Order: sequence, then structure tokens, then C-alpha cells
Amino acid sequence: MNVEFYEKIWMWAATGLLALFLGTIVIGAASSAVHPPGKLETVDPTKLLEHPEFSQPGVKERADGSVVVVVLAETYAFTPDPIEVPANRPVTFRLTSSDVMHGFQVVGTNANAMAIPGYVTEFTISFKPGEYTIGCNEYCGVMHHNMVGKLIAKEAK
Ligand SMILES: [Cu+2]
Repeated sequence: MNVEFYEKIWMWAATGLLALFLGTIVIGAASSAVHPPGKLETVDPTKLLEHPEFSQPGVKERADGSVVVVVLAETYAFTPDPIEVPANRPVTFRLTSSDVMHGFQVVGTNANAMAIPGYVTEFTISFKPGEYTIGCNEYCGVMHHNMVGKLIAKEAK
């Protein structure tokens, strides 16, 4: 098979670009600790009001001192809002949605996850002291742009 010289150049260029893009994703994911949501845990989105955990969203402290934030995302709000957590301490988020898919991004941090009806998304992160905006970055309906919340990370006294 005869392949033209310029065609060879473009084939190698395309292969090189694919390798470069894949490498960027792998390096970016590894260096920024990007990871998919925790374990595969399901929940019935039609029975969240009776669910022991998601019927009472909020910030809770476990017996071992770790902080857990149970978040319910629904069109077009996050509950609780605002979320008050201690700063410089690992905080575990457990989120789900009661209706459609929502995003949960704490702007300016590494916290960026999806709230999917039927599934529990879990991740752990710590915050520097300050106020953060929480945004939904999955289009969820006509008022999607209004779906914002606030997170306050307070330094322990
Ligand atoms: Cu949304």
C-alpha cells in the first residue's frame, strides 16, 4: 500500500495529538486527585422522605469526630443551604437527587460531583476558611441558573 508522504505526516500528527490529549487527562486526573464518586450505593428516589438519612439532610458529626454533610439536590435548590462546615478538616459529602440529575460544584475548590437520582455520590474534601458558592452545573430545567447555594467553612475556635 502506498501512503503519500504528507498523509503519513498527518497520520502521525493525529496519533501524537490523541496521545497528548489522553496524557493530559491522565496527568490532570492524577495530580488534581480527580476521582469518580465513591462506592456504588443506591437509594430509592421516590422514598427519600422516609429514608433515614436523606429525609433529614444536614451537617452531622459522626462518633469518630468526622463530619458528614448529607445533601439533597432538587429542582432548584440544595438542602441544607447554607452548609456550615469546619475548615481544615476532612468533610464527607453524601448527595443524591430526588428528581433529575444535578451538579454539585463548590466553586474554587476540587469539589465537583453529580447528584443522580437513585444513587448516592460520596466524596471527602477539606476547605480553607471562607465562603464558597455552590453551583449546579448539570442543566436541570428552566430555573437551572438559579440553582445556587452557599458553603461556609469556619475555623475552629
Ligand atoms: Cu441545575
